[in-house]
Amino acid sequence: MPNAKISIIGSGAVGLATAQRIASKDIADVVLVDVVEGLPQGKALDLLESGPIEGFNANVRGTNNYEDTKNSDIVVITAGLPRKPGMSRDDLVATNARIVGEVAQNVAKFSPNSILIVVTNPLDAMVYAVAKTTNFPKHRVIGMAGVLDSARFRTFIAKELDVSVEDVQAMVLGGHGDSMVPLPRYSTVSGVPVEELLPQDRINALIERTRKGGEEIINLIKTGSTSFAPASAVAEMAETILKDKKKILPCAAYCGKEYGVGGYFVGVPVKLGRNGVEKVIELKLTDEEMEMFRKSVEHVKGLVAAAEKFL
Ligand code: TXD
Repeated sequence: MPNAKISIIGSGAVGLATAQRIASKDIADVVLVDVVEGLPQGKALDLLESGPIEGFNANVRGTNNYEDTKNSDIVVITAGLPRKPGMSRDDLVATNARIVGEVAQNVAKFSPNSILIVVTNPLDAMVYAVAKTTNFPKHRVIGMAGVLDSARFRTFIAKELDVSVEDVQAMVLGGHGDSMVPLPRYSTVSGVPVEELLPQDRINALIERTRKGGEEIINLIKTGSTSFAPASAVAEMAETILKDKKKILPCAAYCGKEYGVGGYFVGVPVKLGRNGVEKVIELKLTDEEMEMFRKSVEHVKGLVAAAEKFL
């Protein structure tokens, strides 16, 4: 059987790191795309040449032509501008909505049956933009944010308790931004709720750090954005889909009646498999958690309205 094919649109920091994760784990052959001539071709060749040392056989190629993405199983969209220090994710809406709209049209033309993983910020609005432009069934359009936000929360919990990150599970819902909703009630260390292991003020501090996780890194780097952890998150989603693992992961997924969202893409736990989003898992939320979730959804609605003008 031929390898699965994953195209990555945008060969910048996140696109390249994602290509590396996917190739080095032999998850699929990779096609890197960018508007900049030579960039994806050169980076792809460089990555391909690491194969003999790393021990992967996946093919990696770069292109400026969407025809080369034809019949991709998964397309990852990272094209667009990243934040600079002092910018919020929302400041990117106009520029990135135009870019993502154009990218989505090209992707849909050559891979009409693909599953799309959107990464570009402001995430929840860009997922909506891609779904609207492609008109793909909603279960085949998914945003990456929750896996990353949860990984940050998991990292901070593990460091605080000095335990293995592998034992820590965490759940983060809502939009990908300051209004995200980390759920300590559903976050555990080997099955033990963190609320039994840490005092509330420490949990609150870790939640705040998770909310500002991207900003913390951007302020340190100054001239770039985050890439390693986002790439790992995309690779986990892609592998889960291609291997039909049916993992429960927090992703930006379409919610109609679910959680009373009413037709937007927001971060919720979903069952991911070969068909994309196979089920949205509805957690029981307390009144307070529901209120935070609703506020986050309101914020997403505002961003979607802003993005619509550019589609
Ligand atoms: O959790 C998440 N979802 C995120 C999102 C985590 C990290 C980064 N996140 C967002 O991903 C970030 O805010 C940006 O909106 C995107 C991409 O971030 P990255 O750091 O990779 O940006 P770069 O390094 O500037 O790369 C963007 C590339 C660059 O090579 C451009 O030439 C290319 O996108 N680009 C395009 N490619 C194809 N087609 C078009 N139209 C295009 N426009 C720009």
